[in-house]
Amino acid sequence: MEDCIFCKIVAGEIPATIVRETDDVIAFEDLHPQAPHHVLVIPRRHIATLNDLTAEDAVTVGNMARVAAEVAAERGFAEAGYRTVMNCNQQGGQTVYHIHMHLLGGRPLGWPPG
Ligand code: D5M
Repeated sequence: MEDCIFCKIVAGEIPATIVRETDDVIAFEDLHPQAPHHVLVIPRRHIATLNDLTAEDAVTVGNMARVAAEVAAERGFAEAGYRTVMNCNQQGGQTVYHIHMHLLGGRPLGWPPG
């Protein structure tokens, strides 16, 4: 997708602080962190929203969750706890239309979200 910033990060066309890469997933630091640890995990393949997932994406979405948990463990906050969030469309607060899992940790997180 030529105008997608996350596709450009996947292609190495714009910089990002990449923290983990697998065959189908990459994880990088969020530009505007909302917690001491705020990492985004995305599929390499462009998928605009959660509404666009198909059965063939199931393994990749599972790998996104696994990578998030691995980063939390590596950084030492897995046991304390953390949150993963995937926003969908306007009312869900999605601003970048390439699906991404937010991994937030390192502080207590309130509920419900705003
Ligand atoms: O979250 C989109 C997230 O993407 C938001 O937390 C900022 C982040 N973002 C936007 N551009 C970049 C770049 N270039 N690098 C790293 N992080 C970025 P959403 O759930 O769509 O609101």
